[in-house]
Amino acid sequence: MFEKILIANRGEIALRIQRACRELGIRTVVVHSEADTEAKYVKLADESVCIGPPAAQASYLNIPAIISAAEVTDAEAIHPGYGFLAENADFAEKVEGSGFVFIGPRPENIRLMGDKVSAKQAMEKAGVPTVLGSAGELPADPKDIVKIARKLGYPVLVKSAGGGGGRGMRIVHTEAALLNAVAVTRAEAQAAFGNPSVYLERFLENPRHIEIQVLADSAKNAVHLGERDCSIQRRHQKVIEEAPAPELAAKLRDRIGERCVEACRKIGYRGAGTVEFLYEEGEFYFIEMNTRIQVEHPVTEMVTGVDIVQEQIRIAAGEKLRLRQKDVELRGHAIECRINAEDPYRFTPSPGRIVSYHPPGGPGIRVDTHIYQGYRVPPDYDSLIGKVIAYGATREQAINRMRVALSEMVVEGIQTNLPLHRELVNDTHFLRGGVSIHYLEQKLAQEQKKKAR
Ligand code: MV4
Repeated sequence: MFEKILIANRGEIALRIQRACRELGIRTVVVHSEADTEAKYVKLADESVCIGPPAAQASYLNIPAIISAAEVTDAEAIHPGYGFLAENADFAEKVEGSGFVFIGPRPENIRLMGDKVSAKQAMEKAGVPTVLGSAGELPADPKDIVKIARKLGYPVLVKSAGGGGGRGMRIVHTEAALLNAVAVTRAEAQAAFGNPSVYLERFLENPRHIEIQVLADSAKNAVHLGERDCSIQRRHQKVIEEAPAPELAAKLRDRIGERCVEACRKIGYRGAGTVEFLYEEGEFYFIEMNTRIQVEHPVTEMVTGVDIVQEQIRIAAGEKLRLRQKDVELRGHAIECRINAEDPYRFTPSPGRIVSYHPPGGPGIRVDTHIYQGYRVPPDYDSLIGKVIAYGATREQAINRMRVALSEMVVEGIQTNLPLHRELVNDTHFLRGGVSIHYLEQKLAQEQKKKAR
């Protein structure tokens, strides 16, 4: 087992990884920019190294600075967290090439899943159901493109191989608009991802977003930890996530989970991973695989009792999975509200000093956050400042606990989206469960219309 791990991230996930390390008796090195010198996880670290100015490009994305920090502190492994370099195969390669263990999948698997066309082809070959679409990237000949779209039927989605998470995607409703949409998406993809490859998919009108958590060790043992429903989102930013997915039949969960596990074995996947699906009328359709720990991992931890970050560390240290699929038991229900430093209805960032802060508590309440009274939320990074997770024996109990927790929580000095969460936990459609990925945006649009009257 490692003696010292460098955490190449910031904010709530840096603190989360630090807690996982310290519980295992592993010392932590934290890298930080000049904007994060006063951060909690920097104070709690055994060693901290300032690696640059606030701008992410010069600090948290600065590969040489991070690797040098590992060298001077004699760290044995690097945990990338999520975002920043977490799914950067070149970074993983450089880490391993410099003699450190990258706590994550092998570079070739990061690359395989980072290209959404090769990811889909690999999962299809491994027996995972995918969205009906072009066999691979679109050919150059316009006549062939038109033929492929005709077979799918409109509307179709043009997606970028180098995209993901909603970037580089365009919906096409008619054949007349197709070729121009493909050309524009290619140009945008080339500019944004340095890769002009695009592919087509039949557009699913009203799906839910359900993702499966998997764990695989270097000896090809793999298990799944059930699913998360992440459909409550706005412009591809998740707002509320929950586990298990409301109304999902156990046999459907077991079947899709087993397919994901089988696929991980076949591709030789290692580490924690999330297989993303669209779910519509009882059918799962693979869209992407994330090769990182995700923001919403706590809801899975609460219903399975598995510490996913510690499993990542054990797997990276070469340990075999102790968990067998038969040991994985889902109990109760967990819901997570992402707390952002932003205007609750305009969603514009609201950095600044937290003048007063009171976290919620009580049975089944977990708060994953690095903020404290007097902490200054920097303007340089994304607005997530923490997550409130509520666990209950039932979904109803989890929601009731979340409602009370949100009513207790105080964050003053900056704006947050707490008001939006307080509204959502009383929303009839949310309470019923199983809303589609469009629900929140439709709700917000209706509220805007009412205000405009
Ligand atoms: C889709 C889709 C409908 N049909 N693919 C958005 C980001 C990336 N995960 C893939 N996404 C979608 N792919 C087909 N064939 C709708 C979305 C989508 C979406 C997916 C999951 C969660 C939120 C979303 C918001 C808008 C669109």
